[in-house]
Amino acid sequence: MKIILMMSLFWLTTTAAIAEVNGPGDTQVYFMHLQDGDEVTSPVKVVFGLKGMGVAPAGVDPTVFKHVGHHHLFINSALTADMAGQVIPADNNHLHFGGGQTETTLNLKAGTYQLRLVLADPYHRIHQPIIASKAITIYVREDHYED
Ligand SMILES: [Cu+2]
Repeated sequence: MKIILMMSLFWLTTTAAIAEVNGPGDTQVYFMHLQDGDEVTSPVKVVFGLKGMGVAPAGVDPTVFKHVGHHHLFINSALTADMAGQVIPADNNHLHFGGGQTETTLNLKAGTYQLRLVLADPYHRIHQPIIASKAITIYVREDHYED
């Protein structure tokens, strides 16, 4: 429990400087149902909201499909200003939804998680300026009803 608390403090401090980054105009990416501080049970359904741009699969020609991107979910992973233009790694902390998906279901063990949505271009590069949601912290409880 102590470790979880220390980790969440670490994420809070490292991401405070970039709490909310929005793209040009009204472009916004956001969690549709989850809110900061929510207590949930696994599996956790996460629905991605996007305003001001379109969703397109990874790999489409960006000269043909303009103002599009695909969603990425950062889990316990910092987003810093110098990541603009960089390719998002693909690992357990950086989930890509290159098929153009707008929702997912996470199987999470009980604990504290920081989640953030980040849009990236068809080549998985973070937009400049960065288009990302606020980071939210969710608390996954044990689901005792399944025991
Ligand atoms: Cu990607």
